[in-house]
Amino acid sequence: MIQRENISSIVETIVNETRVYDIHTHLYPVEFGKLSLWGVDELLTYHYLIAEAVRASNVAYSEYWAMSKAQQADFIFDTLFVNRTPLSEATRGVLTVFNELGIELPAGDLSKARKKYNEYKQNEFIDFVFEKAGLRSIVMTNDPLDKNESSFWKGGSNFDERFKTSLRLDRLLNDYNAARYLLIEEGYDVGRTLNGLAKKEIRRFLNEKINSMKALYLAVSLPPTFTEPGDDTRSIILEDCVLPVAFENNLPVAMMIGAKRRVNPDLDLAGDSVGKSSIEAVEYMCRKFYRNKFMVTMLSRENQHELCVAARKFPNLLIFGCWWFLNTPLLIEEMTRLRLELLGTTFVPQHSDARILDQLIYKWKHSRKIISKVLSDKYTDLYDTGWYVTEEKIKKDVEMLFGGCFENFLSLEL
Ligand code: FIX
Ligand code: ZN
Repeated sequence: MIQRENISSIVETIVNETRVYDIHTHLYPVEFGKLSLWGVDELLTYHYLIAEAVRASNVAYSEYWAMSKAQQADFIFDTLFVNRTPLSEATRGVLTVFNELGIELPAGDLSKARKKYNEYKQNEFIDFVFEKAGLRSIVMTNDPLDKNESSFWKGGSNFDERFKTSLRLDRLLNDYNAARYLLIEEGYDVGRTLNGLAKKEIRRFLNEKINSMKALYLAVSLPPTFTEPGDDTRSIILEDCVLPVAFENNLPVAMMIGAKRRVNPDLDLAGDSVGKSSIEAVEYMCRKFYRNKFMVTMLSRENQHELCVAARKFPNLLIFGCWWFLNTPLLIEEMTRLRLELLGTTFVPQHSDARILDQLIYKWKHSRKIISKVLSDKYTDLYDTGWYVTEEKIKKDVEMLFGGCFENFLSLEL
């Protein structure tokens, strides 16, 4: 039996030693060439940091974008780390990465960090990061209509097996007017109107891409205004093409709801924001399409409680991650407590959303610390009722949270 005072150290060890399946990232393996981002300049020019640095410095947008990548990195470092204290979660993340790499920074310049990175070849760095972050697999975000990516897929799908695929549908569902031309270019007969033939062709496109890319799930990010049932192009394609194909292939559809794009277009990716969304849309989808599987994350804090409640009602709904602006210690802790208290271990507490390989180190280190704290509190509460958990049980719970739930959901047949 584990003694009350030993619970937290045992939980911490188990949480730190359990390999995690990171179910949503924007990372690529080395075989994807320039799309596979890593290193000091990429790390410092992460869009979370661009927003913070522009805000803190008042630099003109055009001046920032005119700089080379290395200059932007230096500028962000000076603004947020040298001239100010790096208290935000995104700045702290950079320091965690440097610390884990053994880079000392107090001198206030990046040359030591750049020198240290030069010791690594990209392949070795990926292995190093997977070890440090305790990862077993990660899922990429793969939009088959993205020209930057499609050329890499033409060479086949032989790449680092730790990188899994998800089929991203943002262009298809959020910008069909543009997607239509891309589909036509690829040989799909989608014509001018979204008629029976066009829908059939979209389904053919989805089936072909699922097979060639070996997608684990289909995914889309949606605006706060997303409503279902609806009669717009998105709803039609979702209901008549995406859901039937997802069902036939037994794949979940991930809906990431609440991203308000380009609130400040001058900031590019860093200019996206958040809005409260309709839980009724999620409830409707899960109820009406009860033989489809949905993975859902919502971006606003205000949606989290009702999303947990929805998940209690629908076994075909798997909620996941503390997405983007929710990926801060305060909100990760709040959401993890809420989810454990309402759902037990039937959810995915976190994904990294990393865009730069190095970020896996900090995103998982920071989240593991919080998850282990929340779990320790919960096991201690159980202890006080006279229910004593064993190490095996704790391991099993953590394995469920760190990938088991996701894998079970993938194989679930409805
Ligand atoms: O839509 C998404 O997958 C978002 O996560 C991204 O678009 C966003 O820019 C991001 O990096 C958030 O962490
Ligand atoms: Zn993302």
